[in-house]
Amino acid sequence: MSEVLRVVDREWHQSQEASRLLASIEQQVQGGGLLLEGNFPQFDLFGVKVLLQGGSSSGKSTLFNILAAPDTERSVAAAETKGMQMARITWAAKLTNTGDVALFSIGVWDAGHRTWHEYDHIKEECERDTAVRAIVFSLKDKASWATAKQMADALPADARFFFVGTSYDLAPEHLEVAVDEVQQWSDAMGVAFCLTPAGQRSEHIRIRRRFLNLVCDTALRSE
Ligand SMILES: Nc1nc2c(ncn2[C@@H]2O[C@H](COP(=O)(O)OP(=O)(O)OP(=O)(O)O)[C@@H](O)[C@H]2O)c(=O)[nH]1
Ligand SMILES: [Mg+2]
Repeated sequence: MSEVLRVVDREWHQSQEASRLLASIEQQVQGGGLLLEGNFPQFDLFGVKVLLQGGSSSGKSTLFNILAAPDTERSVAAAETKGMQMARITWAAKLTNTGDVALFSIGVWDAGHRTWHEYDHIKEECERDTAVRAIVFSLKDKASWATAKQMADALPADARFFFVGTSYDLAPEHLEVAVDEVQQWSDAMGVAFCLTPAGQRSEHIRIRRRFLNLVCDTALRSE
């Protein structure tokens, strides 16, 4: 797992301060309520829209579900996303450059790959005001890694993005993409990546934490 965080303190979430604050945020937003600036006036609040991009069956919706509802048991049967879905997640992170804790209202957007190509209006809606893209590929599918790299190449020079390699829970003989190759490509591009073992339920909380920290880090880092 590459966790090259430049702005976000990756240890902070292990602390009692973090657990207490996240629990108190959760209480405030229970029942679909939104986190408002006035709820926690002592913290800066950043709004970040993150778009999950990637080829068919790369694992976008599986990741989306872990982010939106980490405690929910779900079937792993493949189901193409017909259309799009979005979720709002509130998160907190400690910023290493200032030492301050900041709050984040993160909108996560996920569209089925086929939908993305078939319907321009959905693509436009997903892309509007996107701050960060998470380019998702499956480690068990070489073609999805090729698609991910093409997507990255096609982005404007100032786009903020990182890679997510899914199916990290599978045994090495089932993987078609070498982690070393992803590492080398990411190093050369100066782009972060994370690997998600989504097939392992016990890892879901960690996957969520790493992903959300990477979103905050990518949104705030100065190039
Ligand atoms: N073992 C394992 N399976 C995964 C993982 N991520 C996704 N899958 C499986 O891969 C299949 C496709 O995943 P989806 O999340 O539906 O893929 P998608 O990117 O949303 O696909 P589209 O909606 O068609 O664009 C499903 O059967 C998932 O259960 C993972 O990390 N580990
Ligand atoms: Mg999907």
